[in-house]
Amino acid sequence: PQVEQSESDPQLLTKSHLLHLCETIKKELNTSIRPLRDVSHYYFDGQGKYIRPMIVLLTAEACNNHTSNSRTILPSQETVVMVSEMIHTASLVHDDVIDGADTRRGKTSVNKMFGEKMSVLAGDYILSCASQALARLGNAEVVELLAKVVDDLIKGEFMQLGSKEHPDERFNHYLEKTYKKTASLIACCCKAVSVFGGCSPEIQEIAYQYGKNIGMAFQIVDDILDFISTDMEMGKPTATDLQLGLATAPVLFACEQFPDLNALIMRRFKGPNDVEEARQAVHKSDGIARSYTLASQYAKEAVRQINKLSPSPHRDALVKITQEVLKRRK
Ligand code: 2DE
Ligand code: MG
Ligand code: MG
Ligand code: MG
Ligand code: MG
Repeated sequence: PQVEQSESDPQLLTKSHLLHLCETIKKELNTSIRPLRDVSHYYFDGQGKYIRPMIVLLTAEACNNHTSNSRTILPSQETVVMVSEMIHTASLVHDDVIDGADTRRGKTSVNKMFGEKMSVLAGDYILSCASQALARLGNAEVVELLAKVVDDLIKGEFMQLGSKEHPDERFNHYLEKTYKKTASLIACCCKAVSVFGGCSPEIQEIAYQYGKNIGMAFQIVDDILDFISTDMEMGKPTATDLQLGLATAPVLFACEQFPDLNALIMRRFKGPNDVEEARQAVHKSDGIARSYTLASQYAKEAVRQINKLSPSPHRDALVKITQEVLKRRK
């Protein structure tokens, strides 16, 4: 039977749970060391998109519905939902230090507000609290799964620092980096909730593949928005990837049309006019359109995967989120 549209609205289905998420996380981060508490609480202000916890929560419910042993979310799954946002935020705190960002979600970035030293320690602290909460669940498989996510985040961010790949390997390098810095966290958290739901290996794989593919689509769109959105819309600096020396999908596609871009990519846009030249080339090329096509292919695969689960409002909501990820402007 057709599920009512409003019944499968991702925001409506997760609102009551996500409303308490920041408060729950702040409790987890509670410490008598006041400045540490203030810095680590800073990004848990309710202003995020909370796309990761939303996806992980809906995946848990879609999986539980499937196994029919339990229909409501389990405490262990709630912890994974929380941990997904904590690991993500810890990585953003460090990322803002690395990128020297001035703003995030429309406010002064943590590094500009509290300084780099405190921000590095706060990122470490958030990660440590997330690890403790996860370890308390006593499931070694899930602990290892999420430890691997942190490994991926570090290597993904490291890959951006300055490797010089051969032009033929550039696109694969970009895709691998995208998996590590964004898709791995979503994929593994989706898998973790299916593990806690007592799902079969087949269902676990569907959850993983769904998370991986929507994660890839999400980051490719983020890389597109860096070119076409504004600081105001995004609430964080845009047009920064080129300045940071990063060749993302739009530039890599543009380079196929304008091979002169090769030299700029090789020197990581360090020449006096490189950033502007590359930006204009991207807009003249079909780099943005082809990047959207690439993101839609991942989104389509995400939908194909999740539709293998039995029908439920939560499954339909996961399909809707995939479409929203492609359409998002911030
Ligand atoms: C966001 O990328 C960064 C994601 C991964 C960062 C990983 C780090 C390793 P962006 P925006 C720093 C350490 C991980 C820990 C502590 C868990 O494209 O555009 O720069 O939002 O994101 O700045
Ligand atoms: Mg950044
Ligand atoms: Mg970065
Ligand atoms: Mg970005
Ligand atoms: Mg960025």
